[in-house]
Amino acid sequence: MTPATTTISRHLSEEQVRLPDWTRAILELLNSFALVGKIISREVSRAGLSQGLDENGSQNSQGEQVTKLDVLAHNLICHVLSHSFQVCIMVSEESESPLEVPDNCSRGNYVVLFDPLDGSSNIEINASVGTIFSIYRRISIDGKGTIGDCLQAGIKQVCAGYILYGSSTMLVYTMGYGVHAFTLDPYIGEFLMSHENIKIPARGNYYSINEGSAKHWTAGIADYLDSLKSVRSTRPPTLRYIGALVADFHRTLLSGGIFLYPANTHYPEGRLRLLYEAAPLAFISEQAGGRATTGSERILELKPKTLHQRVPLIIGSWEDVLDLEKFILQARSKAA
Ligand code: AFP
Repeated sequence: MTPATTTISRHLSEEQVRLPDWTRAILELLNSFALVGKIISREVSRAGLSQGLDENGSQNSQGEQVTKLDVLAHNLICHVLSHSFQVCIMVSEESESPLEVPDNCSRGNYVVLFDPLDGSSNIEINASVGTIFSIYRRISIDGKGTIGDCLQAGIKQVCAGYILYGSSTMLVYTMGYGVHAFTLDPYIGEFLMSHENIKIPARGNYYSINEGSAKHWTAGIADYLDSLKSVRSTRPPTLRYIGALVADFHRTLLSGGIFLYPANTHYPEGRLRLLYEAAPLAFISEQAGGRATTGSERILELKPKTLHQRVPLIIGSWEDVLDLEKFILQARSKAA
């Protein structure tokens, strides 16, 4: 068997020739995330030895504990993106307000939103975590970038991706021309293409939800799961829940099935963040032939109102997500 030899840089140079002009800046940004991915991967892989697991004593704008690795990842991404000279403004889960590019770095035409280390509470048990990113073209003409640049509907994304720090480190991205994945070979320090043009199976056997919140789910969710378990009695569905969105989504992308984080009484708007969690994964999912919804609205069409807005997220195989939407619709019309 010939080993994988297409590096991410070679793939991106080939894409630059094939795709329209504007992609050059995006490719620069993707190269920045490849660099960031290697550095964070190194830090995550030795987190048990360093003090990276420790909370740094503060909470982020969402009221969640921040670890030293969250801070490292946040600072690193801000620094590398600012020095790409392609960005005018950034949004991070770890910062309440948008982040300006420092004055000593020239500004570009793109807005980047990211979750530096999603699922970071998983690090202390040595489970997977990830970085998620989403890229838009600015709508303001020039200058520092505005809040309006940051609050665009997901359908306007020009690129989205994630880096999964799991048993191997993998970078997955879409620019609207399919979904590709690259696995980091730590011995040569390169991301090598491992999955080209990924397609989510139309149905899958996995479902992924935090069942501990079952009592608080919104109408339709429990009925759907009951039907899933009884209808397919010949091959019962399998529950898988890691509690790190990137890892749960990655399994769904490759193996099919459905991931759900519905609204519940603790999180009446849903728990996951629209701009740097739901929208980028929805873009990837749709590009791979899957579906992403709040239960009644397409994630990519939601117009964000605030930077850290939360949404219910139901994502994965087209047919599975569609089935669930029917249950939600039925439950709502019964209640009406
Ligand atoms: P942390 O980054 O605070 O660990 O949160 C991770 C996360 O936002 C997302 O990655 C998971 O899908 C979700 O939380 C898990 O939430 P529950 O623990 O409520 O199931």
